[in-house]
Parts: sequence; C-alpha cells; structure tokens
Amino acid sequence: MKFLISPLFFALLSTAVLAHAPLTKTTPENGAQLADAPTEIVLHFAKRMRLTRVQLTLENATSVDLEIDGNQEFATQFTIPLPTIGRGTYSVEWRGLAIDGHIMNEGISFQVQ
Ligand SMILES: [Cu+2]
Repeated sequence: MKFLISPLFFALLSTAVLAHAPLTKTTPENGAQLADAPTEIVLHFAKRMRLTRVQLTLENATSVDLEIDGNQEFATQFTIPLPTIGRGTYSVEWRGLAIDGHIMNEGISFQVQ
C-alpha cells in the first residue's frame, strides 16, 4: 500500500514548502494509519491563515468539498468535520490565504484500515 501513497505524499510535500503560514501539526497526522475512521480533521499553522476550500478524496474517486462554515476567519487552528467514511486511503487538500497575502495549497493523506 505504501507505494501507492508515496507519489501523493511527495506531491503534497513539494507544495507545502511554498507555504507562508507553515503547517505545524494535523490530526490525524500525514501518513497516519488509523484503526477507526476520524470524525474531524484539525489543522494547526504557525501563522494565521484563512481557509477557502477543503476537499476530501478517497483514492482516485471524485473529491468532495468539506463544510468550512465557521472556519473561514483568519486563525492558526481549524477543526473541520468529516463525513462518515469507511476503509481506504484518503487525502485532504486545502486552499487558503496566508496572513501575508500568499495563496496556500496543501494537503495530507491518511489511511483507514
Ligand atoms: Cu508568504
């Protein structure tokens, strides 16, 4: 399974390097292998940013937009509810605006076993 995750991981890592509100922590963390499906995702940033879009994708399926109402102010931490999900490898990708005006486009992936 790892060889399926790696190309995505490196693609996401390369965009993260350009971020101007650095990502400091996520729950679940990038690459996590989870026994139970998470019900929310928490994002922490070193500087304030504002989310404009968050998408959840199961492997190669169509992405769905996650609800970010209430998470659209400039902040350093966001808690985004996830829909009920089953097993599989998921990616969560977000777009946002850093407090310095730069656009951010990053993501993580995790696996529900
Ligand atoms: Cu910047």
